[in-house]
Amino acid sequence: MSMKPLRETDCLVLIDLQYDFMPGGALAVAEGDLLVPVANRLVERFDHVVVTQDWHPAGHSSFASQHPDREPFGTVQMPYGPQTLWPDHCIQDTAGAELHRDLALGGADLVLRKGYRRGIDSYSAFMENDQTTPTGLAGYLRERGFRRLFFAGLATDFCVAWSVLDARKAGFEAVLLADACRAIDLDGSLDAAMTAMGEAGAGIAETIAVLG
Ligand code: VGL
Ligand code: ZN
Repeated sequence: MSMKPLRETDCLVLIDLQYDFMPGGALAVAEGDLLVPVANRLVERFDHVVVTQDWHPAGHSSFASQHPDREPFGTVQMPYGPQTLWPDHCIQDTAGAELHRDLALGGADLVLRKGYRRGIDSYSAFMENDQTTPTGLAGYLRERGFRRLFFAGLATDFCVAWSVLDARKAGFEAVLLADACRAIDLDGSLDAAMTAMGEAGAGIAETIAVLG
């Protein structure tokens, strides 16, 4: 693939590179730690970087522990629709919620926390899982004049994919940096996410396309 020249209106969005999603974490994603050096190279390359942080209160409604007789990775019906249940993870002010310490995020413009309402999960950086409560990120990015967003991080099939899809709905160009993401892959969720992102008009690229 040919090199993508970057523009002033491009922004890198790094999703949830936190300890609980790293090997050994509460909701570990295989090889998640391999993304840290990749993310650092991307941060060096982009003039503008936004980072997200999954940030749940203890007892969050997406935790299986809050639903009697339910197991992690099952599904429960919430007022806003079906919700996958997760192990307790990324609890506010715990070590597991911290961004990986080897990330060189000094140049990041914004750290956006999400998932802080007890009763609503928020995979997407733009919209909570009820699909109606905005995080404010679209307004922030629009006001700053960004047009094209590049996505990397965890997990490809949940927080990254939902963010890419919402970016498209909000009118941004979106490019998934596929090798700079890793998936949870629950019941075909990775295939479904890749198809949905393609159908939504997102670009799928390798980091080499921007890093050269
Ligand atoms: C995520 C499940 C629950 C993610 C966050 O970052 O993909 N997945 N919370
Ligand atoms: Zn979460």
